[in-house]
Amino acid sequence: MNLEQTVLGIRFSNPLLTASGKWAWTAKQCQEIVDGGAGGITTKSFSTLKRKGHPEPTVVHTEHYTLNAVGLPSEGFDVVKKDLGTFISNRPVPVILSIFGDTVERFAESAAAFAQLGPDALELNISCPNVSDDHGTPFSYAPDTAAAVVKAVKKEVPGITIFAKLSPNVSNIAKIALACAEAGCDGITLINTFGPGMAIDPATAKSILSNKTGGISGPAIKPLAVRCVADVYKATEGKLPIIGIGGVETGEDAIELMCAGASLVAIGTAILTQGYGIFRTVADGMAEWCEKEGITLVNDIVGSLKAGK
Ligand code: RRO
Repeated sequence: MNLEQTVLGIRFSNPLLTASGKWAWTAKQCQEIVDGGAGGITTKSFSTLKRKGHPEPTVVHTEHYTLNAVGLPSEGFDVVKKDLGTFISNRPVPVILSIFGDTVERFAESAAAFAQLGPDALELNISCPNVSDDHGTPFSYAPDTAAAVVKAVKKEVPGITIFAKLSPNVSNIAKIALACAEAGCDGITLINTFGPGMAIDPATAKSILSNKTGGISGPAIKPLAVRCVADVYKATEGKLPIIGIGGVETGEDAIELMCAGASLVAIGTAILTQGYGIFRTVADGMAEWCEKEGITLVNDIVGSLKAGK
């Protein structure tokens, strides 16, 4: 079964991408991701701003959830260009470059810099839950601040496709997505990690993460992701492509996000436990499910959620 999917003119051999996170930092990792069967790559979030990130431990992993507070380490544009520039020029799969900034102006500056590498799209990470001490409240927590970033980036690099990555930590995610759409966003990525949450080691009575709190990901947040995707798909009347993210480990998990309205699905936390081969496992599961259901075009699943009880 052919899982090909075309979104905003970008052709993916299957709808599965990496979610921005602890992978796709280097060209070597990107090649391993391709070898694992991913249809596309979203890179780690980069910026022209240089940051150290939080000290270890930065990840707590359990059977049900994962907590992370990596803290947006970034070595600036030149280092990323040196390593990833050639991979992006010769990319075997579409590459969405994730960027961040501590201010609206820095987002525009980072967009201008990283767009030079020629990715298929930029993803604006306006929703990291782990850097509020330095950057303040994430831009995606309110419609006006989210829209301000989108507008500034569109003005700076009008020709490039942009996705805005939103947080589930809001009362009305559809309102934020609509504000981004109105500001000129081409697509929406849903969802960044939930929380922040905290894990304590009872033996020491101390928080395990050096940052004390971190974003929650993994299977525990899948229902939250499905609901957020369904809300945004409905509010935008399916006009804005959505990259769905949240706890995907199987083909049926990916199909569920597509039923809610995702055109593409990204995988993050499951890479930690299953390695890059997770992409082939999930793609095979999707193909098997589609064949069983008599579905020949994967795009036919997108937004197929039925109204009713
Ligand atoms: O680096 C991080 O700690 C991080 C980021 Br940028 C993000 O967007 N989401 C997250 O859970 N962690």
